[in-house]
Amino acid sequence: MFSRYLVWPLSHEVTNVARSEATISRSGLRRLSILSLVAAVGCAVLVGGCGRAGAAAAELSAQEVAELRAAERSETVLSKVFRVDQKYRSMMGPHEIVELQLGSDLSEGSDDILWITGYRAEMVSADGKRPMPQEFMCHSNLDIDVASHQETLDVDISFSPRLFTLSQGQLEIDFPSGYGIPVHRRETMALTTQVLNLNHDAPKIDVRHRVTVTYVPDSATAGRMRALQPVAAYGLALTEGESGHFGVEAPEEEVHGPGCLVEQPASDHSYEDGLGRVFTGHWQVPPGRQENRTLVTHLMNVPYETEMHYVAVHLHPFAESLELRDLTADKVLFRAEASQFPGKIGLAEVDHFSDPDGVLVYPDHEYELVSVYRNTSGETQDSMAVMYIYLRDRRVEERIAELRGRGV
Ligand SMILES: [Cu+2]
Repeated sequence: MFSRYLVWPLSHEVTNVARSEATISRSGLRRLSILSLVAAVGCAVLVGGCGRAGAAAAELSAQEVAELRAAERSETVLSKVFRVDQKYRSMMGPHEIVELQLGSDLSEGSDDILWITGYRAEMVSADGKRPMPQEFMCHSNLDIDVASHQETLDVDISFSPRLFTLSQGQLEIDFPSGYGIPVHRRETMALTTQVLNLNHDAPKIDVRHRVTVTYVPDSATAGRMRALQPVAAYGLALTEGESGHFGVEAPEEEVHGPGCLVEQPASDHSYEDGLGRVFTGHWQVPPGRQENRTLVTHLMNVPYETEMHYVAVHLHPFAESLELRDLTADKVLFRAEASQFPGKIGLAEVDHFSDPDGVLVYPDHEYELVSVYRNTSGETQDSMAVMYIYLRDRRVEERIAELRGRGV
C-alpha cells in the first residue's frame, strides 16, 4: 500500500532537532537576528500580517504550554537488527520499512484526531538499550498514505507524504508548543530506517534504530493546537538538457535566479521536467568548494500567505551550509550551517529552524535554495540539499474544528 510513496522525490534521508521552546542551535543567535530583521520588514510591508502570525504562540500561557506537554504521549518503535559489516554510502545500506499506527490503546471516537508534536531517531545496540554511534544513521523517514490521510480527515487538500526525515546532524524534531501535524488514529504510516557506514572497512557491528513519535490526542488540547503541513524544498542539479529551472519554460534571471549546476548524478534518482531537461536531487561533488542554486518555488507550492514555523535540513557529509532565500523580497529566510565529525566522514551537527511566531511566506514570491559543499576528501562525494519546511495549515485547522463539532 505504500508504493505510492515512490512518487515522492526523496524516498530518502533526513534530519534532527533539540527539545526546547525557543530552539537555538549552534548558529541560533545569528539566525534569530536575521529573522528579527525579516520580521520587522515584513510588518512594515504587511500591516496586520505579523500580528496574526505572532498571535498563535502568544495565545498560549505558560500554564497552557505545560498542560499540552503533560498530555503528550509517545510511541517507540525498534527497527530490526542491522548487521553492519562493510562500508555503505548514503542510501546504499540495508533498510527496513514497517507500518506504524498511533494511539491504538485510545478510545474510538473522542480520541480519533491526534497531533504529532515530535519525532526522534537514535542508533542503539541489538538489545535496544545502549546508545550506539550516530555515524551509522543514514536516515529515518515517516510517511503517511496520502489517500488515507485525505479520507480519514475528510479533506480535499494535497499533502506531501513525507512527515519527517531525520539523518546525521539532527536526530530530533520538536515543534514549538501548540503546533503539530494532525493525523487520524486509523491512519497507518510507513516508517523507513536505513544504516550507513562511511568510515569502517569491516566493523561487524549490530545496530538498530529506535524511533519515537510524540503526539497529543485532540481531546486533551482544548482546541489550542495549530496545524503544520510539511513541504520539501530540495536542491537539484541538471544532468541532461539546456540549463534552466525545473519546469520553468522561460526563466528570467532577475526573477528566478541563475539556475542550478550542471553535474553528474550520484544515483539514478532523476526527474524530468517535461521541457526536455533531466534533473537529479542526488548529485556528485568533486573535490573543492561547490555552490548550487535551485529555484524551489514550485516545490514549496505555498498555497496562501502563511508562516513557516519549523525547518529540518538534510545534507550529506562535507556540506557547509544551506540557505533558503526569498528572491522576491531579496532576503535570507533561514541559513543552516553544518559541522563535520572530527577525524572521520560524517555530519556532527546541522542547524534547524524553530519559531512559534513564524516567518511569513507568500504564494506569489519566488524561493531559492543555495547549498555549499566543501569536499576535502580528495575524491568525488555524493550530495543532497533538502529543507523540510513546516507551514501553518489553516485549511486543516478549519476542517478539524468542523470534525470536532460533529463529535469526531
Ligand atoms: Cu541524502
